[in-house]
Amino acid sequence: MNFKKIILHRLQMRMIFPFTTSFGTMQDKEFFIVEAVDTNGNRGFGESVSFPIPWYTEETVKSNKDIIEDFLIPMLREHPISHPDEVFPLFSRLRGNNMAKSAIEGAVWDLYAKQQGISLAKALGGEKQQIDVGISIGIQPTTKDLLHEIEGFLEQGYKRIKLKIKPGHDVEMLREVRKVFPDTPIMADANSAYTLADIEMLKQMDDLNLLMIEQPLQHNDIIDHAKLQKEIQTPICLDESIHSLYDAQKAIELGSCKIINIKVGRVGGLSESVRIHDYCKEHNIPVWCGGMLEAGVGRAHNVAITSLSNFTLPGDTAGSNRYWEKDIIKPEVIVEDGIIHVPAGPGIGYEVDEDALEEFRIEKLEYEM
Ligand code: OSB
Ligand code: MG
Repeated sequence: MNFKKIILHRLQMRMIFPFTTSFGTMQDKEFFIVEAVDTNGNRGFGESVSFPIPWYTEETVKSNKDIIEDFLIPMLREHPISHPDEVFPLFSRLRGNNMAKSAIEGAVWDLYAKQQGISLAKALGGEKQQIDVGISIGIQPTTKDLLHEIEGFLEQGYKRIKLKIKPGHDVEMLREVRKVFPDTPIMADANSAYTLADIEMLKQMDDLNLLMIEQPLQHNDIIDHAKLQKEIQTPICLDESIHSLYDAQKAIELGSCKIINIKVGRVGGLSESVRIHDYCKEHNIPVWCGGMLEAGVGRAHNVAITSLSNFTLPGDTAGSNRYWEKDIIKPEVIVEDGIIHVPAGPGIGYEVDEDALEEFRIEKLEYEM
């Protein structure tokens, strides 16, 4: 693959609503769009999904910039590659920084698919032409607000509802929701807000017929989750604890979860996501695609990876209008009846909207290759 230059577009976008999880509230989103340009003028795009504050993983927007500039771009410059699958092993000489690695690798994958004239979904081995999607609802000020939100998203057709929980906003709140929506597919995501000391409360969740509980315990744990899974019927889904195929293998071996949430950025890119997907498929562990409040480019990557066959549960990839007044891609990601059609055009299959890119850009860094 030939690279002429790599461009980092630093963007600032304000979400329509603040989004609250057990670790904090976010409304202003700052991130990088990575653009990889080849000598024929083809352009591939990736998105960094880290936040300005390291409260989901240790990475930040700033740390992503330093790692990309100081290490990842020089590595790509010095070591020619012929396929995007070679990016992950190249970068694996550096520890961690999966979101920085993934932002570059995503741009390389998009560029490669465009050079081949095929969709990114096809390049990754995706088979589905449409994907089922759910919605993730942040912690609301009151249960009344929450019920109102749920109703609105069900009317829009979303196929499952994920509710963020934290101590004080958990089993009682979920009981209230169940009373009003007895049959709706509902799950809860704790973002690591509990410990095994909360086991009695967590056991009570078994009465609520939840699809799963996502990451109830510590962010890097698989031991306590295995203990918890033995005590409860509700499937545990791991998010934060899974950074690699290795983590997925160990979690499955230990019985720490029955479902895995794959976030491309968290595991270091699309190649590793495909490997985790394949391993889970062989071991009868269903997966779904998580979200990081992405703008259009990251959203498009999520649509592409979700087209693989073992993404059997609805993911968190909502339509662009869930978070953005105006997204940076054309057309925007559209959800109808809880479905997104996987684009068939080359690469991510959505055009980057140049005007929007410029409108939201606060810095542009160019690197000759
Ligand atoms: O745990 O899945 C999570 C948002 C930010 C950080 C972590 C998570 C989330 C979400 C929202 O649940 C998913 C989305 O709509 O992008
Ligand atoms: Mg989660």
